[in-house]
Amino acid sequence: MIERTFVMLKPDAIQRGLIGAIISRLEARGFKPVAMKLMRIPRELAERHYAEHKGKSFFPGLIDYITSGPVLCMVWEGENIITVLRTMMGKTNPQDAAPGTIRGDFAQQTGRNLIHGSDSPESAKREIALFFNDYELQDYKKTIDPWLYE
Ligand code: IDP
Ligand code: MG
Repeated sequence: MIERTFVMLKPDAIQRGLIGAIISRLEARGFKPVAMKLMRIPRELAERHYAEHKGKSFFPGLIDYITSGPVLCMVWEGENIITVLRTMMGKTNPQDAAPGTIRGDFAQQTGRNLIHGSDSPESAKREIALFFNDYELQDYKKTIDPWLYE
């Protein structure tokens, strides 16, 4: 099934100059960009985005980290992308992330793990709505689509 997912390159990805390296993996896989914006997340929005983690020991550090500099917020589309992107990201702790995954190739610690991706269809819907307006989401065809999908 063709799905959409919310993807965020965290401040460490921007600071380390890894935007291109990470996005090129999604493009090469055949996924389609639907929305992108570079922004500094207001604290209140960060807390809503990560609401499920409120009360956990790492929550204050997580909010400090995610609001510490610009992030690249995106929506990407593709076949079963929610699950496939999580696989491409690798485990939350980069030390457990397999080589070949984004975290497994580029990161070392959980608190600096470069990328966020929605973990379920419900999360994707909620997170896309949190960061984007409808007019910012692009519906379009690519001529290559028949070479990606039979
Ligand atoms: P996920 O990003 O793989 O979905 P979650 O468990 O949802 O992982 O945690 C959200 C984010 O919170 C992680 O990506 C990471 O940035 C941060 N985080 C989670 N656990 C820890 C921790 O133990 N120490 C520091 N940061 C953490
Ligand atoms: Mg999560």
